[in-house]
Amino acid sequence: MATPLEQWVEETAQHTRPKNIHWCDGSEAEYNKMIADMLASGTMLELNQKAYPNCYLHRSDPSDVARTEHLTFVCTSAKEDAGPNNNWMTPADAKEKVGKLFAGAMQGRTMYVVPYIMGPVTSPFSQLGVEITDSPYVAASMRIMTRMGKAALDRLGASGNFVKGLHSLGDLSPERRFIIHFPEERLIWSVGSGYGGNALLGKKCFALRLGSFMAREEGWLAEHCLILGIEEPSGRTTYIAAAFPSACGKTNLAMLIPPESQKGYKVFTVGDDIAWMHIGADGRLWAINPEAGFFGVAPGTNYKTNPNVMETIKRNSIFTNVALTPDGLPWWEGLDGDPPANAIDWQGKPWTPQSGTKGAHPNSRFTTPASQCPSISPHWEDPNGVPISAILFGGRRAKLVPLVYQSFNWQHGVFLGATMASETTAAATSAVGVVRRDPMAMLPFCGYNMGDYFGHWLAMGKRIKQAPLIFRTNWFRQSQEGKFLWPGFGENLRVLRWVIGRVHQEAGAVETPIGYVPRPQDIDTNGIAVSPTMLQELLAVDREGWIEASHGQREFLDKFGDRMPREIWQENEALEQRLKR
Ligand code: SAT
Ligand code: MN
Repeated sequence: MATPLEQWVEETAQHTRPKNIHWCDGSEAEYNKMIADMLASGTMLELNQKAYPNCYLHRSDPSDVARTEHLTFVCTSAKEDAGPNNNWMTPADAKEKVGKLFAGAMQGRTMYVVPYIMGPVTSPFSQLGVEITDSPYVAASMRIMTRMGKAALDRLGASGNFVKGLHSLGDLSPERRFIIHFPEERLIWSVGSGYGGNALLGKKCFALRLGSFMAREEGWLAEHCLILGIEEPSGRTTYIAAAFPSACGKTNLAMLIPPESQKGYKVFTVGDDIAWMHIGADGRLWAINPEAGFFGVAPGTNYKTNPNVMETIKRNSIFTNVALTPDGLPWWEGLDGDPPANAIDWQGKPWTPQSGTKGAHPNSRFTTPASQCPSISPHWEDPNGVPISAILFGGRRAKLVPLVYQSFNWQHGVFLGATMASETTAAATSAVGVVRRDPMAMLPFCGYNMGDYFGHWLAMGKRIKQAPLIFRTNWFRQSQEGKFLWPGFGENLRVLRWVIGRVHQEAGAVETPIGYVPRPQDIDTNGIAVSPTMLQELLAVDREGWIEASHGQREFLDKFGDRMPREIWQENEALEQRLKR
């Protein structure tokens, strides 16, 4: 008798007609063979093997360099269940429309069957997935980003309990590109794109969109959060989960190195993008990182902004859409040192600093094993995860939002997450730098109606004993003159120290209409160029601006009609009252 997996592979092969089928075992030999094949076909280029052993460069189609949110759908039976935050078709329409695109799509190509585990191999919170793909780049990347191959097949056995993901490059035309989720069937279909978030189906499609849907049914949380631990000089370690939109510095924060002035502190990385959080036996909230690698933004990454990741990506890594120097080194804007006098740009064209174009695509990425990260936490593969004491919601906001503030309680914290907004980045194909609402940094990733999602957060809060404290952060506030007020990067530890102080009831704050804001003396600015006036600006609560914001928030909440929990409306009203007082 064929297992459910074997049956599905067979059906899929009938429909997509691959030249041959390869079942991935996850071995090094298999990886090396895939790389060799891609080098031979030109899908991968070898980087300088002395400086970057086992590292390769991949160039994606120039029309296929970021997530395409307008082509991403959540196909629940009822439209309201997908909510205004998702594009929607009926599952039947989607199958009809997109099914056609898969017909014969793998002709002449190898079909890779990629079994994988999201989460540590033995964790009770981990989940199984299988991705069928005709892209060797995807199969190889999945080996870095997940626990892929034999371990997954062993855990799966003959069970049908896995998320199915079908992926084909198709013809890479944006006209025939769709990223479709069928949460009720635990099924993902992706065609026409080879880009990370669209094609590595374990990541955003499974771990967040389907994950959030499953989490609501099963009573846990799947969030767009990094996870880090901070060890203080006393030896006490506190774990924090932090949600920021794509390309807002999650990877850098997760790997923060305490600056000279913050001696005795240590930061441990558990994850840089996604957190699955369950209520543990002790009633606290415990988080695992479902991923095994980092898919980080290259531009701006250097030994100043993120030394740990610079060390991580030196071997066994795949670079996508970065520039290539004559010495075979990867290069991107913002890398240490001077730009190379000449290079090959991300599209494979000759480039010089005078070209007037970017050498690397602004959303160029590295795919690299988490285990290589110097700051990786000794608990990063702990089956139970790590206990979370604080949750941060952060955005990129030039104005209005203070450097950091704390919610009054869980419900108010959910409201702070729900009303978060951020300036857009190059991680999605749309205008960059526009302020858009991005609740909990989950707008592109919530696999169901966000009104219900906030309701789920509220319900979770009632079940967690010792709920994490919730904060908003904003490293990006600017002065009237348009200058960043806060140095960011390693110095963000000073803000995290206040957060930890609040967790352990050791740090002070002042109660304001928007929440508890640190007093100037509560943030250590010793040794950084943040003057008292700048700190004041960073922590200022602009009543007029917030009154305006609360009106904008009303408009946003209204979009969700009666799916928006009453409590969130009440919080907005309470905020307006406090501001007018
Ligand atoms: O969506 S990706 O996983 O490609 C990266 C991101 O936008 O967070
Ligand atoms: Mn992300």
